[in-house]
Amino acid sequence: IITEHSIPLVWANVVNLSLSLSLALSRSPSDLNECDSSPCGQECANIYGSYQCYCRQGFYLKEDGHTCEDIDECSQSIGNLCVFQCVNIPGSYQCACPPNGYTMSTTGHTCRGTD
Ligand SMILES: [Ca+2]
Repeated sequence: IITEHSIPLVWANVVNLSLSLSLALSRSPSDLNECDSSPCGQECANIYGSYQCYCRQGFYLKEDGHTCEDIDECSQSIGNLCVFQCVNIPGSYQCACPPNGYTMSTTGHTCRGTD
């Protein structure tokens, strides 16, 4: 039974509910950009409620989820692209040729005799 006193009480509750709801909603869009504090070794992507670190080409993300480590291409199959020698460098790798009588081909992977 709705008495004449219960009606304002119900409305007060509705107002209270909508107030707390709008407070919760006003908080959620202001997602904290964790990337502002540079938590990642290289690149950072702010995602809703969190962030994700990622690494530039030639690097991989370590188990800690933050540190980027150089990929040693020479210890992997990609290093086999070098016909003579593979030299690992940060973020990449280079092929090398025997020091005397050879030059690197334009592909950067094979050696050409210069005699
Ligand atoms: Ca490398």
